[in-house]
Amino acid sequence: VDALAAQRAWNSDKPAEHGRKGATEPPEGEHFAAASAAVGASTTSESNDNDKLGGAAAPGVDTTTAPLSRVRNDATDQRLTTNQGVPVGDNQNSLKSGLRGPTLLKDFILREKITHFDHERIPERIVHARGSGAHGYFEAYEALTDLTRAAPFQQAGKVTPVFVRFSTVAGERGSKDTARDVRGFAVKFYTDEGNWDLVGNNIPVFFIQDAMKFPDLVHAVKAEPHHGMPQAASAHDTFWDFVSLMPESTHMLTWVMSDRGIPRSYRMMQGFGVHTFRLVNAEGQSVFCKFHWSPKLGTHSLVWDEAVKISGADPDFHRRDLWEAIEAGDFPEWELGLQIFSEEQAEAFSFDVLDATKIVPEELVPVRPVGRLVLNRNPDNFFAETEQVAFCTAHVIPGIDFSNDPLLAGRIHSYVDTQISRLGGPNFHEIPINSPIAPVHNNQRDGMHRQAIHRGRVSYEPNSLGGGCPFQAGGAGFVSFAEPPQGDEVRAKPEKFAEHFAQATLFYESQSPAEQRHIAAAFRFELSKLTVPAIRVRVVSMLRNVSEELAAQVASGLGMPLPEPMPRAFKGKLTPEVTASPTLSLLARPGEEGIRSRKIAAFVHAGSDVAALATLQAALTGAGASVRVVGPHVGTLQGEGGDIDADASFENEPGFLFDAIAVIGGDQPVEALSGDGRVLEHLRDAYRHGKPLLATGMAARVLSMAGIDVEDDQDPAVVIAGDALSEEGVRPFVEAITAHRNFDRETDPSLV
Ligand code: HDD
Repeated sequence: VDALAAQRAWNSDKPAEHGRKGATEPPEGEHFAAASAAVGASTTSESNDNDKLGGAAAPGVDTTTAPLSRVRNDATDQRLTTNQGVPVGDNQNSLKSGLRGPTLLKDFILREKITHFDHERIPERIVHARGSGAHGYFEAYEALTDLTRAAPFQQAGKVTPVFVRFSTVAGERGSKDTARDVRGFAVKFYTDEGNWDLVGNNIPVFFIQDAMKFPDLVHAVKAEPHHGMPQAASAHDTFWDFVSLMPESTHMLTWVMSDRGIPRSYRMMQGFGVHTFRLVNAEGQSVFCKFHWSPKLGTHSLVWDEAVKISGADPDFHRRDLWEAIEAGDFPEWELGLQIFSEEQAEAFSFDVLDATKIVPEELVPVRPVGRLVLNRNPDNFFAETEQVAFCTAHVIPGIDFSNDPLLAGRIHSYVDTQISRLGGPNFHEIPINSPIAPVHNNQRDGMHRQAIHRGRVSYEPNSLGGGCPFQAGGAGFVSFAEPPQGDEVRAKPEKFAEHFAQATLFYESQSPAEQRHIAAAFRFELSKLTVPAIRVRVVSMLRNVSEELAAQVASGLGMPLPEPMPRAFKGKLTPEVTASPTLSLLARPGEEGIRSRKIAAFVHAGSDVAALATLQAALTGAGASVRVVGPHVGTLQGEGGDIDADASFENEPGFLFDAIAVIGGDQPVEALSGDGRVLEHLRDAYRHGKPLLATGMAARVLSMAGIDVEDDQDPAVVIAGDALSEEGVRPFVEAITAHRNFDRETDPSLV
């Protein structure tokens, strides 16, 4: 609790930034001491003599805020000006020749305003256009100097500022958050040895093995080019046509069709660096490494029907969730884990570690926790920060290096390249959110939108006129790992790349029964949207190589006979080291935080018991959840025992936006609730989506009227509390919310 309080205080300059005065100084919390020590040592540069970044942060100052402070613009108490700083007297009327006469060309104020407006938009990202970001920090648990010289891992407690952006892949910038899709998980570490971007996803594998196929994949999954549909959805012919002709995508497809494709929250999903990377220590020794982010809140997902409904009621569901959690001081946290293995170990594996369609099972190489990521500050401006942030897999620092993964090779080129058109030139590294904290000195010059004013006459090296500066850092600089040459130049793939199904089988078989049902249902849904039946046949033939059970379920769901299995490209024999990996199930990570930051609706109507509502609110908020009082309208309702203030209504916050619903009854039969069709519909939705329900007083009847079996002792997530709700009475509800969902009540199709 103390640590949390300290972090909240750390964020407390936020109101001041928005013009509200009187923010308190952050206290010296336990975390602070480590942070400021690291800052003093190196995190913010003292040698940054041109003050480009606002100078070194004072001890205890948020290092992620300080570098941006120079460019922050606060209009409090300021007069309106043009971009040239000329005060504007009238912002209502253009300059006219006579009251009813033509507007004059010389009205430079009007022209500047309109011209700037005309150019406000920039191209959206070619993929991952829809996203949300936040500032925070990474804190190392221990020094990893034996493994790597990478700056963030050099001391226990070392703090490195980060900016993180989460995203969907296929949809456009304004598309819905809850589409079935991969989620991007991109982390920019502002280290004292330069920026390191770990540009990952919430799924540890990828569709394709070679960057040569990336444009094809993206053309196939994006809206079809003739009519621009569908938006943010893979359920269409071109996507399934492509992937069914690319059996290497099978493994990734089982992940995307799983519940991982529809996370409950960005805060409740894992992240992965996907590729095998290298760590290199000060002696130049290297090990292979896979990066894993694990959320402290556990891994939780939506169900499909819920995701579809949410996308209508709140297309910003994940963006809002992240923003509100951080504003409320519920800072999301992930643990960074590393899988470390040697080249010799890798050679013995039954799969190729350079193949991005394969995982290294945790049972084969354990994940070692090495630090934590905390997101504790929302951006001030979405465009300046979240939209303009430029992640590039090429951004590595001394101690981190690439493997020869051919997918990664293409990425190393693509990200820098795409920013040049998206952000308008080669100087995108000078945009404040992209600007390193480490000082930047080189002989690159000019280009569109150059900010730095380079002094002196020297922009070449070697030079004597500039005293030889900036000088090469030699061994202290980035040294590429000396990888021996691999052989002839060929356009081909290593042998084990041809095995496409073993890990898809591992994934499917490691899921809980409910997760397996959801995978089959997702394939059924997506394939049912196709207009070309032959593509369905090809996908199901592919699935026969994953699991006969899965293939049979999908085929029967599509009313088609089972086709022959797809011929396998790999004819040899590879014996997988691991045949069951329980950690691949979302249930393996329930989280450590109970119901913290969960959203719960208390349904009320005239006549609802005020005391029961108060008990419920106290118990749930005491455990860190938030409660919205949802009624037939916002504002005052006459409850039993006093007034109730509803802050949401059945129409503006439908029940499916919540993790659980409590229906607050009273002494009297609750006709007002059971007679409201929306209430019954929201309760049915919640039940169908596996969510916990609680009914107090006479409200059990409302559940019955919605078709919910209130007598069912087998369902711990339907809690019927007595007339007088006690804290004890709320406990089973809290336990059910902690468990997230009760999928045992699920039937396909739903009976409720
Ligand atoms: Fe990519 C964006 C993740 C393969 C080319 N990618 C992008 C983002 C993420 C990923 C998270 C959004 C970053 C942000 O928030 O701004 N991409 C991945 C992962 C991959 C992957 C985990 C496979 C392991 N990507 C991949 C390949 C290529 C690209 C093979 C090209 C050869 N990706 C891009 C891009 C984007 C991008 C076109 C679009 C916008 C951007 O880079 O900044 O360059």
